[in-house]
Amino acid sequence: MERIIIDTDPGIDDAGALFWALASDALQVAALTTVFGNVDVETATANARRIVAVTGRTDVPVWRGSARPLVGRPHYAEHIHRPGGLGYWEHPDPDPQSDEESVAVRRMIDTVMSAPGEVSILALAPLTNVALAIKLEPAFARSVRRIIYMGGAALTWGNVTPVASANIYNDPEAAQIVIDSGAPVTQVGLDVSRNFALSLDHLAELWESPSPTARALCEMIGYPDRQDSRDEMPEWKSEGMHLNDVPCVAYALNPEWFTVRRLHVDVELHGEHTRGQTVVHMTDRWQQEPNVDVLLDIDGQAVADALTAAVSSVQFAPRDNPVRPHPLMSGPSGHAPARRSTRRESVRGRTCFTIQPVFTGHHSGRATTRPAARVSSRSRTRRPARPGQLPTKSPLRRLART
Ligand SMILES: [Ca+2]
Repeated sequence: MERIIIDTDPGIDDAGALFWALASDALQVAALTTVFGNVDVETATANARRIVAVTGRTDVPVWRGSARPLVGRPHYAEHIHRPGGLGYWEHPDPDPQSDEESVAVRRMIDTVMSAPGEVSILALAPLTNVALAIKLEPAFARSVRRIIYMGGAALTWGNVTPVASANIYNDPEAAQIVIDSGAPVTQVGLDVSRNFALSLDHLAELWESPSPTARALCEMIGYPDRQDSRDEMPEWKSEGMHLNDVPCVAYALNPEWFTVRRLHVDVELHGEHTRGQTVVHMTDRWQQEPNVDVLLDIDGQAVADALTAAVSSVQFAPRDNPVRPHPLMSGPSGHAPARRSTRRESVRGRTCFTIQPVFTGHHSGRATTRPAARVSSRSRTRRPARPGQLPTKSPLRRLART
């Protein structure tokens, strides 16, 4: 079992990756470290707490990290992930008073140095925390088992500029530090993320699953209630859900699903139009030493199937689990609910169902008056408008802005 720290800025696609990693028996998640990116670091940290809570993994610590890049200012992606960072998903922060000072970098160093060669970093966000760890602890790069980062583009275009991907663009200097560090580094860039999405069939399977994480992932993108809206994330609604961070977890678990080449990579730091671009030497013509394992292709169907199965497998914390579930999901004794119930009500003139946990026996009791989620009557019965699986390399998917 590989021991990992996941550096993250949740983020809807982070949520998909984290649900999978936290559910996997092959990964031992030592901690989540947070960083600015899709949203500010405080919001990202609260979202990480929400994610471990709904997954029943509050045993995994969440450590807050960097609020800004090494140079420049953050560029958030609230137009994609909405201001709260996790789309339309409604779930309370399980511990809003717990915000501590930024300790992620120090604890990332301590965790890696306590077991040299054993702890890996999965970086699903700007690489600021990882770069700081490398700079603060000279032995960090040779002590970390490997670093797998989501970001960059070798043979495809960018998603925040014509050539740059969001995670690299948000802190190019940090990315260059990580690549130059000498640590074993893998780039999981848009070359593979762009060719992976959950189809409408996968979304329907998740929606019908009793798993709280499967339901949460659907609610984040407004599936199926807002499936017809073209106001936000239109490509997700027509093609299925693009989750750029998920291939990082997929690669950690199943590298055989990917085409990998060891190549030389640099990060453009100065270009007026090209800052944040990963410059990948596809040939050895310039005789630069290869420094990164670059993923170039993906079995998107296999990844989508595995993600769907993993996220659907997450159930409420078992009764013998010493970890206390989130209060919304637990009864007076901290036990998981036997099932969820729905209550019909009218919200702003619209008929909705409130989903609430139900407890049985001596654990019976109303956990909270706050609803876990509201689902419209239409969405509870409606099937996807366009069932059917898109081929992995659909031209539509290739054209999608992800
Ligand atoms: Ca992310």
